[in-house]
Amino acid sequence: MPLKAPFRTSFGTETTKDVLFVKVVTSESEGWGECVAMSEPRYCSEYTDGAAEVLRKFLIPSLGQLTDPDVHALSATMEQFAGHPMAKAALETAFLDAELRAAGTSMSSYLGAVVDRVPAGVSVGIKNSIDELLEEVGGFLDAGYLRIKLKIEPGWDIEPVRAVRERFGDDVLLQVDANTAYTLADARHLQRLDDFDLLLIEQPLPEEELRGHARLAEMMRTPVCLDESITSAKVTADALAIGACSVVNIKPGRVGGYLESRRIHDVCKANGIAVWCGGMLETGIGRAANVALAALPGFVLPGDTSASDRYFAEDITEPFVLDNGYVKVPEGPGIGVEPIPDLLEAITTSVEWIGMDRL
Ligand code: OSB
Ligand code: MG
Repeated sequence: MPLKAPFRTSFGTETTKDVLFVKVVTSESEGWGECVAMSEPRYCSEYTDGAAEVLRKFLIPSLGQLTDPDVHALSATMEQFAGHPMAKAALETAFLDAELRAAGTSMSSYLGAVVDRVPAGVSVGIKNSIDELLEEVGGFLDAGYLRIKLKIEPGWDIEPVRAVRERFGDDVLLQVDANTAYTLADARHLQRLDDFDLLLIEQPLPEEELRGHARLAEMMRTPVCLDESITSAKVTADALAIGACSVVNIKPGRVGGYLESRRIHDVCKANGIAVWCGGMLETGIGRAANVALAALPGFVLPGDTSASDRYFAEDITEPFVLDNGYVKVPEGPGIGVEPIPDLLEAITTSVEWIGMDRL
């Protein structure tokens, strides 16, 4: 799917979104899941074509080993394969969606949602100039977004943050995301961000540097939030135990699905740690499930749960829209939305059907 505008981060520039959906068809219902892997392995090791291969070769066939398939059994059987959380999350979500649709239960009530709308933040890419950045941020604030996240990297950090604060004032909820672009040797430089009253700095250091983040967190007043490092509830518990972060970004794809996402939410909530829902430029399919998750009680910060038109001129589901800075949590069974057939067909480049007769 074409993006409305290029999206640049410290790891690369996206101009289109390579979308992979999993559709589960059972005798009772159908379900959809969106794989959030990107077309190239830059944010993490997974990528769209690789995820498709793991799904067709290992994950989907593993369903055949289940005598009484349900989402928990599926999740457990996929554990025999290492890694590939984004591929696993897509299959698990499609399966859960089918199961919930058959039961007439919404994803939000299944997960334990406590609100019917969630505050929307927006992630703003690296720009060619401060003027361009201010224009884009101004547009998002005018649209009603309740929180701005600026992508940063060495050479694009202090000045853009200063410019946004100067232009739009101290009341704007503002945070930054480095996508692992710094090292601990940059600590003194990053301390300069402390002047700007940011909500948090997201993933300044590489994924595996939990102790580095703990050290940096001691050196900065700005709260450290982890994204790439948070790969499971177990890792989350370790990160919290050593003080590697005081805020957590939960992305279901990165952690293997919504069941593990809920466990991470629970670990953080029990520890008094704020969480928020990250995003991966999802279409309405992935967005619907994220918005349901973001309605849980521990999600006390606005997420990257933007409206559909943040990235897409036309979504493939009913679009998610901003209403006074909030996005509505879908109410229907399962994830509550489905692809609109004509729109889905228009973007489809290939379809594979893998029959599992015994389901
Ligand atoms: O680090 O949160 C990130 C997009 C792709 C990969 C990683 C990240 C992002 C975003 C955008 O920041 C989130 C969104 O708006 O969907
Ligand atoms: Mg991030």
